[in-house]
Amino acid sequence: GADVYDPAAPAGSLHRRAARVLEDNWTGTSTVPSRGLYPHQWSWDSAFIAIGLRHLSPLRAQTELETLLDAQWGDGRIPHIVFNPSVPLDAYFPSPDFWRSSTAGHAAGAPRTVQTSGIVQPPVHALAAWLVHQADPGLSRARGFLPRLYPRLAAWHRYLLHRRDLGGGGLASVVHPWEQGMDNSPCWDAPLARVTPAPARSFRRADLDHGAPEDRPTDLDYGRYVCLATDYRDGAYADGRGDFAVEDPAFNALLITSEHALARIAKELGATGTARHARAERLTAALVDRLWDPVEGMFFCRDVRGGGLIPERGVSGLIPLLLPTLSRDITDTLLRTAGGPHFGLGGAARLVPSYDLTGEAFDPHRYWRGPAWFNTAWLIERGLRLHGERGRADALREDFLSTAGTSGFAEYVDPYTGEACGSGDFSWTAALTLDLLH
Ligand code: 9YW
Repeated sequence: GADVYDPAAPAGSLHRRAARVLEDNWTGTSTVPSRGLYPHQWSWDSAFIAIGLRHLSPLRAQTELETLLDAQWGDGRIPHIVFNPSVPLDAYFPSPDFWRSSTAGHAAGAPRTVQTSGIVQPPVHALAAWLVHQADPGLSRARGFLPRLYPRLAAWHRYLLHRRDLGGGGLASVVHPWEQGMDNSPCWDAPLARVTPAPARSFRRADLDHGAPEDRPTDLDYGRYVCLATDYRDGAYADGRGDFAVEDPAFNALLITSEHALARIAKELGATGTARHARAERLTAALVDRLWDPVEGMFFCRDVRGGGLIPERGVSGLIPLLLPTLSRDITDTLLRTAGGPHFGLGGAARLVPSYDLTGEAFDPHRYWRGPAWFNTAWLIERGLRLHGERGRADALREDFLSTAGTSGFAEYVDPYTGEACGSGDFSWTAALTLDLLH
C-alpha cells in the first residue's frame, strides 16, 4: 500500500502515475502486463517490470523474478506464461488446458504445482536480476537473492545454448513467433507460410474481447500459432523437431547481454566471471557471423529450416546495439540505419517503429507490423548510451517519457502520431518510464 508507494513526487506527476499503474497491476506475488488483455504473469514482461519496480520497492522487484523462476522447468526453460489459478480459463487463450504443462511437459520437467505455457520468451532475466540487486545490495544480500537465483539463471542459459542451438552455429533458435515476443512481425511471414493453420473455428480468441481486431494479429496468424504450439505440445515439448526455427537478433542479443550480467553476478558471488564474459564474446562473434548483413546495414533473422536470412527489417535487427563489444564499424552502421528512412529514429518517427516504415507489410496500427513499443525503445536507449551516443539517447528518452505520459502508458503507439494502441496502463511501459526517470 501507501507505505511502499509513496514516492516523493508531486501528485499527478509522471512518476506518481507510473507507480499507480504498477500498484494496480500487482497481484501480491507478481505483476500482470495489463488487467484486461493479459491477466497472468508473462516472462519477459516480468523482467522489464522488475527493472522499473526496483525503484519503488526492491523487495517487490525481487519477488517478481522469484515468482517467475519458481515456475521454471527441470530442463531449465522459463515458461512464457505462468497462469494465475484464480483467473477463469476463458479469460486468455491459449489457456492452461491447451498447454497441459503438468502432463505434456512431464518429461521436460514442468512443475507440478503451477500451470504454465511450454514455450519461452527472450532472456532478459539475468540482466533484470543484476539491476534489481544493484538497487538495494543490502536487502539482496540479506535475502540471499543472487545465490538463490544464480543456479536457475545459469540453467536457463544452458537450456537456450544447448537444447535450442538448432542451427548448429552457437545461437539460440525460437520455435514459435510468441517466443521472440514480437508475435506477428513480418519477419515471421516466410517461415510461417510453411505452417498449415489450425481452422479458425477450432479455437476461441479471447484477445478480441479486449483489443481492436485491426490492431491485433489476424485469424490466419492465430491458426498458425495454434498449429505450431499444438505440435510442440504433442511432442512433449522436446526440442529439435518442429517446422519453425528462427535465429533472431534481439533474442540472441538479450541472451548475450544477460550472459554478461550473469558474469557480474558470478563475480559478486565470489567467482571470476571470466568464462561467462568469454562466452558472451563468442556469442557476439556468432551473432555477427550468422545474422549481420553489411550491405543492408543491419541484423536479420535466419530461417533455420528454410535456409538463409529473412530480408525483412524489424526493430529486432537494431537491438544488438546493446552489445558492449560490437565493432565500431557495425555500431556506426546500425546508427545510420536506425536514423535513416526505414526507422526514422530522431526524425520522422516517434520512438522506434517495430518494422520498416517503407516496408510493404508496414501497418502503423497492427501490433508488431509497424507500431512503436516502449520496451524496444528502452533497449535502444540503453544501447545508445552504452556507445557514447548521449545526444541521441537523451532525445529518445525525452520522446519515450512524453509519449508514455500522453498515451496513458499504452501497450504500443502509432509510430507517426504517438496515438495509443492496444491496452492502456500497460505494466512494462510504466515500469520502464520509472527506470528512465531515475
Ligand atoms: C498475445 C504480454 C505479451 C508480450 C508479448 C506481446 C503480447 C501475447 O503480449 O503477446 O496475446 O499476443 O507480443 O511480447 O509479452 O504483454
